[in-house]
Amino acid sequence: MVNRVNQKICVVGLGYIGLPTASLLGTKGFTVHGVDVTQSVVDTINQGQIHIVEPDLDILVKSAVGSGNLRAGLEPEEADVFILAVPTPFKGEHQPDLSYIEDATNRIAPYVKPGNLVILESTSPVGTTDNIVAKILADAGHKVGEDVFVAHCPERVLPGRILTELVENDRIVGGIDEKSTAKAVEFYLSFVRGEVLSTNARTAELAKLTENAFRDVNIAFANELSLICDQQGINVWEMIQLANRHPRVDILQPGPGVGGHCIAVDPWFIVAAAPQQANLIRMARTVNDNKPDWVVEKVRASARKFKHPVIGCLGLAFKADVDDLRGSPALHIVRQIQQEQLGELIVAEPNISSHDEFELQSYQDVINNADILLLLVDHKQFHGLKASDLKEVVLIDTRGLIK
Ligand code: SAJ
Repeated sequence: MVNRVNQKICVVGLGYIGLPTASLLGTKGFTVHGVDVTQSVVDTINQGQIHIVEPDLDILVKSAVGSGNLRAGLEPEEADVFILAVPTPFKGEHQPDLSYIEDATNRIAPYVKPGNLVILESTSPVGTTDNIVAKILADAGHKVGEDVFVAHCPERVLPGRILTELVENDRIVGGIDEKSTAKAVEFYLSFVRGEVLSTNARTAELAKLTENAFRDVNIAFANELSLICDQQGINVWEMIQLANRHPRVDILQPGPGVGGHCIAVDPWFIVAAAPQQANLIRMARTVNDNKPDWVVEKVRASARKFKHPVIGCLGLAFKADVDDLRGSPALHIVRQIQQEQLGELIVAEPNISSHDEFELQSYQDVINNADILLLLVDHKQFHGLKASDLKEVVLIDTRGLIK
């Protein structure tokens, strides 16, 4: 069994995955050294504070730092287990950008010692664990597979539920060889309550990409239905609710598009690797990527009915109850409205205090002053809105929230 008290963990990348993981491990008795390239992130964490919004993360970080079990720094340190939790965006024509993984591996290489386990948690194209992480470590002189162990264990936590899902979710662990798999399984069993399932690195990599592609394809189906229903004059949300009463039908919700740094990105890694085969997956990406422009067209059509419309936008985040604007369709839509000068723009985003491009107002002010009210994110603050109270405005509800 892993003895937490004597184990030191070095977590590279203190973002939405790395910081919750590092602080969770810190409160479970491990000694954790967190690494980030941004000085302000390191300073914030060392003060026991957080730089991202995630329920209860503030309490966990405060407790882990307060107990002395979590410290952050700019440089890695020697440890028993290294966890890489850095971004894997795409570049150019939807090609995976693995530079963060390469950089993180190069940075830990001088600190890795015989007996260490290196885990890649970043969502990665098939082959990354073997051909990038294990290879860089081997090239640095480590006896990978002999006394340095390497595995992929993709993160699968849902922003907004990260702390619960870190512990409760089943985990997939795929090592570059059986010894690596076994070492990584033992490590996750020491703090995960879900099942820890073992496989090889390549299968683990594709399983993670598949999870997000599954969701993307299913959201694309819902988004396509929203276009069909609009053309047919049918309420898509009511129709889906009814169809979902079939015991084997479970359609997801249409929205303004798919955002974030996972579902809108990861399916491209499958397309990039298997362009001939991945047709449905590519098409789903296209359907979801086109949805924001369809919403903008709705706003254009409504704006034409006014001389100088005030367009009120509710929400900028990529989904409900987070502060994360990365890849947000809501942000894309609001920017487009501004660029085309479709009207006077007023914006509310209750999860952030300020924004570089838009002066934020309270959502009550936005609702009270808008001619056209565009609901983009189903934040909890907007749940009480009723159509009967919004009779004076033209309502464009991209989430089907307002009844
Ligand atoms: N969305 C819809 N309709 C829906 C569900 C979601 O339009 O019915 C939109 C959301 O508004 C958002 C986007 O899709 O813009 C993605 O949101 P999400 O809540 O489905 O997922 P993420 O990106 O926050 O997290 C996903 C999760 N993956 C799966 O559920 C398969 C999470 O478990 C992963 O850990 C995460 O990606 C990741 O890091 O890969």
